[in-house]
Amino acid sequence: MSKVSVIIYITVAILILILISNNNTNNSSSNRHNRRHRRLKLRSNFTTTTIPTTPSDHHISFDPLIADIERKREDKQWEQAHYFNKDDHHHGDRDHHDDVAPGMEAQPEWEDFIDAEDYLNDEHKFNITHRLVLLFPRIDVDPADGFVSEHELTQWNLEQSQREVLHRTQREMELHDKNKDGLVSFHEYSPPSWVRDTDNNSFGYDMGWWKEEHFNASDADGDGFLNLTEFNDFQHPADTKNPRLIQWLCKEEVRERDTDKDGKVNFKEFFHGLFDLVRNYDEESHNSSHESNNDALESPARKFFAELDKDADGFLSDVELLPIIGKLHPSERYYAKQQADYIISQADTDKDGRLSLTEMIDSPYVFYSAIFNEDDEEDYEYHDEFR
Ligand SMILES: *[C@@H]1O[C@H](CO)[C@@H](O)[C@H](O)[C@H]1NC(C)=O
Ligand SMILES: *[C@@H]1O[C@H](CO)[C@@H](O)[C@H](O)[C@H]1NC(C)=O
Ligand SMILES: *[C@@H]1O[C@H](CO)[C@@H](O)[C@H](O)[C@H]1NC(C)=O
Ligand SMILES: *[C@@H]1O[C@H](CO)[C@@H](O)[C@H](O)[C@H]1NC(C)=O
Ligand SMILES: *[C@@H]1O[C@H](CO)[C@@H](O)[C@H](O)[C@H]1NC(C)=O
Ligand SMILES: *[C@@H]1O[C@H](CO)[C@@H](O)[C@H](O)[C@H]1NC(C)=O
Ligand SMILES: [Ca+2]
Ligand SMILES: [Ca+2]
Repeated sequence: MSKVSVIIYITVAILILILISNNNTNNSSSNRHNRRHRRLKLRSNFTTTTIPTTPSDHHISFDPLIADIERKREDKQWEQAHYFNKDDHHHGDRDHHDDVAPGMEAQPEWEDFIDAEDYLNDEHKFNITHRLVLLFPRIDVDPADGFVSEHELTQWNLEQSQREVLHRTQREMELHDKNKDGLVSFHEYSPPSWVRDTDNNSFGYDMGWWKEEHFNASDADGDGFLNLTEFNDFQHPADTKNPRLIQWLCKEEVRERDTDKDGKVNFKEFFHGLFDLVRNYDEESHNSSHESNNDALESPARKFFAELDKDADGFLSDVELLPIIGKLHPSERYYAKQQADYIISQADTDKDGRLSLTEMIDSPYVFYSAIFNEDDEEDYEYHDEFR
């Protein structure tokens, strides 16, 4: 008995020592960066269903290493949601159940990521300065002149987000590709349960996202199957280069806005909805001082409507929406640029419009905490796209 209690005492003493010494090192290093007390936090949430028009998350991980930790964490949640959830019989029984380690084997790995934040906030394990030194030359490439421009940072963000998007598509595809041939047929594709479980009139089904027309438009080579590229377009039509899919998106927009169901968008339908979206896009949504004075806006709206209404019949058709469809459904590049602008506005201390390595090192939390720390509420609020 006394042996045991001695061991317990020693253990507790050691733990206290460790705690004290950790606090000390944290305190001594906190003077170097004025905002050192902020903790890095991984995004804790992710959505199991991807709604193509309103992707719920446009935070882009600046650092691929963090994206990797987040991805692994997400994949675990994904597996649990789709393979361990006994309620989810929607996708039928698949041999896939055998591939994913059932229960026992998945658990220890999951434990690794519970402590991810401790890992990130331990300066000896995750050295932000060192990461920035390492990443800088990978961003400063066009040209490699010792400065990161807005263009370079946008490109970097875009690459990070595209990798993430493709990964999610791949995972989503696994769910649908029942015969594992790397292709999804319309037959194999079944809408997510939240779409099927809602009645036909509500958001989702009625919008046509999951319908055959959408599928066909995404099938660029028309072979009746979607490969990874086509399936990615299917899920993210705003980023596609496929003209048929863009055309479909325009048609869908008309269908969605056409409240009086005459097949076209009249001025009223345009003014209450579309015009605001275009305006927000053009203002880069940084100006939150939106005048709510409708009268002041009606005249510019009418002028703009007339410009779009090429055949001057008083209605906008799907073809006439083509010039603004990119503003109604902003692409990944748009969000990548928005984030680059935000980062530069925060970290460009000498205001020359570009970042030096020193500027980056001096504002580490713009690159890390601003994106990951959910307590950091103040200036990260430009996500106006949620309607
Ligand atoms: C994640 O999101 C869901 C719904 O979107 C919410 O109910 C849940 O509380 C969120 N979890 C966390 C940890 O934020
Ligand atoms: C972090 O990395 C920088 C640059 O590589 C180095 O000078 C510094 O000593 C490192 N800090 C710690 C705590 O390892
Ligand atoms: C929705 O409509 C389809 C036919 O268009 C029908 O087969 C299905 O049962 C309907 N679902 C609900 C929930 O009403
Ligand atoms: C989609 O394409 C298939 C042939 O590839 C065709 O049979 C089907 O009618 C098309 N559906 C729609 C809604 O266009
Ligand atoms: C998918 O098919 C398209 C043609 O429709 C092709 O351009 C693309 O490279 C293919 N993608 C993959 C991943 O095979
Ligand atoms: C925001 O609005 C002010 C005046 O209302 C204007 O001077 C400024 O240029 C606008 N900024 C952006 C980014 O549109
Ligand atoms: Ca450069
Ligand atoms: Ca600068």
